Amino acid sequence: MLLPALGGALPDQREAIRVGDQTASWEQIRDAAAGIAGRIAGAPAVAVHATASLDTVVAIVGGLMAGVPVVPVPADAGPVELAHILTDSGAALLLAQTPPPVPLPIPVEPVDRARPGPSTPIAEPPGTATALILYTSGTTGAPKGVLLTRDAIGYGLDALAEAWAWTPDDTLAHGLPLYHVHGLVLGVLGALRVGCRLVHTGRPHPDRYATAGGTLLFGVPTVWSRIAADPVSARALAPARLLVSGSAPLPVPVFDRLRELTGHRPVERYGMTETLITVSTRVDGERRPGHVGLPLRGIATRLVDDAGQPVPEDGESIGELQVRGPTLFAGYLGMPEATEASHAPGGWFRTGDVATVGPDGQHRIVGRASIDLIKSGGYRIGAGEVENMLLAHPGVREAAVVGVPHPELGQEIVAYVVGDGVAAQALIDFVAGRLSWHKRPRQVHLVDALPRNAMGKVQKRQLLP
Ligand code: MLC
Ligand code: AMP
Repeated sequence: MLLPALGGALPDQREAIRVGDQTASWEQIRDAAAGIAGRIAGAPAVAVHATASLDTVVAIVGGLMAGVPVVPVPADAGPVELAHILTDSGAALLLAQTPPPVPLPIPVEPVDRARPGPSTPIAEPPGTATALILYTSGTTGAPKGVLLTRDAIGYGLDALAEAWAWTPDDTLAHGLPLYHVHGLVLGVLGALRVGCRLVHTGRPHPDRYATAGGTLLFGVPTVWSRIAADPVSARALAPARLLVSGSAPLPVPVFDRLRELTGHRPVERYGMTETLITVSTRVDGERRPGHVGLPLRGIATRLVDDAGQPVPEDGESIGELQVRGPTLFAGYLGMPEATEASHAPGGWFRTGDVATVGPDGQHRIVGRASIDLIKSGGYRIGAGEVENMLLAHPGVREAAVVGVPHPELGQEIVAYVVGDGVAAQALIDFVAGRLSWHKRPRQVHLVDALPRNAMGKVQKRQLLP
């Protein structure tokens, strides 16, 4: 069973899940989700407008119960991003409490939590069924749909529970978005698989983490960096059991400051939408700043050079990290060529991350091979998608987008634009209003020309400080 907490096998808790100021027991989640499952059964896929709410939890669980692939849609997706996800995924219906105020290509329905479930119990779908279709950015073009099976999710969560000694006695707390691996798969489905209480803080503000009563806390490095800069909130985390950071590199000074203020060495773990979490430090293992630990149970990793040859695991030599194991995705939706190109022979997934591995097996993520994949605030953003959106503005002739190092966000999206009398702020608003809020450039530099080589190719590295 993918989500045992809903199967009646565990003692029910009146406040099993809290999202913002709403609470529900597992039984309430299960009954409401069964109503949704009955409504959508047989659909090819269902999209869920994934705001931070109990409705989102119920709608997603309802899809999982029905065995209908669930497509969580970023809560702040603009019309262009929304139209792409809703059309590309083949979703028959968008479940949304407050529909996005733009024309939509498919019907919208509210999440009716009072709807009764079917009279006959719903059978558990097979493990090979697609559970989630998560949209994620590549270097160019529109986001791709990543197909994740129930088995991959179940296996990945069990391996994490083992590495972190995550049990029903924990209270998981976080305030991450409910449409990515971190906040949704680990942060909601993880609690429902392990059977622990979940407190979602609505927004990931330090003071809300401080008062959530979590024994296990999840955050992206930007959140930990804000907590480390707020000593009162940080000190309130001292009674917790485990602070977990992931989705982007945790800067060593933030690790050190958290240790000083909370008494905890954070656990770091590494993963991707396509692979789920593959490498992590363990509750009973070494937690070395700047390192993400060892492969999880059942996962194999290797380092290769540009020719695909092995790179020595000496802690210094760098190579592309490739991973293999039961948590890998089943492919990009409708893109067999992209799926094939993302794998090396033997079932190895090319992560595109550059890493070192020490003789003791400790992994260190050094960076990304491509300058065109940006991580800002833990969000993965393709430079090409933002460039295409800028080029859709009538006042833009050329655009180049880069991720510039930023002390809190990791990287900040910066655009260089050759334009015809267009203002920088107008371009920021143009992107923010059509894609997601977090995909907007934080700075736009209007320039006379982009740096190009003799072949005419833009030299993006020259745009970095
Ligand atoms: C936010 N604001 C908005 C807005 N969203 N205003 C208008 N429209 C919107 N859509 C406002 C806020 O109210 C706030 O104002 C201000 O903008 C700053 O908001 P913020 O959310 O703090 O912004 P920012 O600093 O950009 O965000 C930092 C962050 C966010 C950490 C909260 O980046 C975040 O949630 N990141 C998580 C990404 C994530 O989950 N990644 C996982 C990928 S899975 P005011 O006035 O309130 O200050 C993965 C696999 C793995 O990577 O390994 O885990
Ligand atoms: P996403 O598909 O949004 O999950 O982003 C995956 C990418 O996030 C990876 O390819 C890495 O570049 C980055 N990432 C995730 N976790 C870590 C980590 N702990 N340290 C460094 N980078 C990370």
